[in-house]
Amino acid sequence: MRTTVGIIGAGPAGLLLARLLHNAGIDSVVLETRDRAYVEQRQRAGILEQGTVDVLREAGAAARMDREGIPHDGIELRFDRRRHRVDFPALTGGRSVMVYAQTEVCKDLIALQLAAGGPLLFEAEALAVEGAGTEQPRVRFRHQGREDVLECDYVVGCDGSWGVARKAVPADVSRVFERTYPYGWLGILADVPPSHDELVYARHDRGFALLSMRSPTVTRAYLQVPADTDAADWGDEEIWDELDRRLETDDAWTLKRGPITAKSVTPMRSHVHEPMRHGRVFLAGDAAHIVPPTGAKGLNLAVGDVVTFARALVERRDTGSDARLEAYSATCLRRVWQAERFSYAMTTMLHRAPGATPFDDRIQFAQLDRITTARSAEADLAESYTGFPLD
Ligand code: RFL
Ligand code: PHB
Repeated sequence: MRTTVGIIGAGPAGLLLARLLHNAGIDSVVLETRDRAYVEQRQRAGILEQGTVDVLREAGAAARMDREGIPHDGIELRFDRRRHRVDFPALTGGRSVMVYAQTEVCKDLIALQLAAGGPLLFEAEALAVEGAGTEQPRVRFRHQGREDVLECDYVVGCDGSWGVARKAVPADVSRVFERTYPYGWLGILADVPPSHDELVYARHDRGFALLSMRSPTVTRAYLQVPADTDAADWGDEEIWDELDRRLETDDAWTLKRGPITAKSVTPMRSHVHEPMRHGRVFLAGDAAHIVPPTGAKGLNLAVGDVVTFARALVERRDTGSDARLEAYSATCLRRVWQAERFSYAMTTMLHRAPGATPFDDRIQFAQLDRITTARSAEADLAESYTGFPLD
């Protein structure tokens, strides 16, 4: 098999890249190790930055998002039983975000890709990427019990944090930057309308809580828990009681409870692999970087990477210049480290680490006090949350 761009992974990064290339008249093949149902149901992100929304619209992949997505003009910070709303458009000159689940973004992109007849192979596991330093890199893969080779001009590893593409970057040029947090998130989905019309991020002495949503009838919520927690150890009423405690306010706000339909625990870590390119092999999305979910940046960074790659490849085709492809890693890493900084700051401001001292608590309150009283600090949060324009 032969193609211009071999894409490993049909998460948001790989699927959107295939769409952007198709729109530009460049052929690609997507290899995905899982089946279609698994990819379409994996519960993950919920917030699309302004730039991501714009890219999906330009790519012709936003029809359902524009009907069913819920635009949000702010978030609420909760601490010390107080509530503070961060007004995004007022602080950023009109930027906002959209609540539209990653599962739905993936469903929409898969449907478009298959309708366009674009090769998207499910249950096709990439085994290795070879010849990264040559003009013709190859992906060895297994599909329907048979091994095959995909010959490419470029390979883009969109294969997530456990993928194989990263191994194509030799160890002696790779650097990994990492931090593991001493807690995780217990996430739930529940058949009950959201208890607030925007997302609520709460700092509490018992730990962080986040109230989010998937639709006008489905609540998504998270609780900070020890990293080694088994979700099955938490009973449904216990989860609602804990959310109630951590989200409590001095006013008449109440938490709506309903049947919990899914529960899982996610570990929290920050991880960056540098560089994001070796020869003709490029890394995009979680394959190159992980952020803790507190800043809602993971999916949006994945979108940024593939937009940068697609624009660089179109420039190469149209002008013959490799300059943007060669700058790919540096261009993406600048954005990645801004997202790492923001996600780290949000995480450490809102979570209570085991062994946190009264000094640590006071620093958290001072940070929250600053954001809720100094417009410059609040604008910095709003700009980072809604995302910086893509270059
Ligand atoms: P994905 O989505 O992990 O997709 C990688 C795909 O590659 C496949 N794969 C392979 N295919 C072929 N051969 C191989 N050898 C392969 N190895 C792997 C996998 O099966 C998979 O289909 O990576 P991608 O595309 O880079 O997308 C990244 C996002 O999924 C991720 O960053 C976000 O979900 C992170 N995230 C959030 N991001 C946001 O922007 N906003 C949020 O609100 C948000 N909330 C979250 C999140 C992640 C969470 N978890 C579970 C980690 C909330 C949670 C709880
Ligand atoms: C979600 O709805 O899944 C979500 C929202 C905001 C975050 C993380 C996750 O920061």
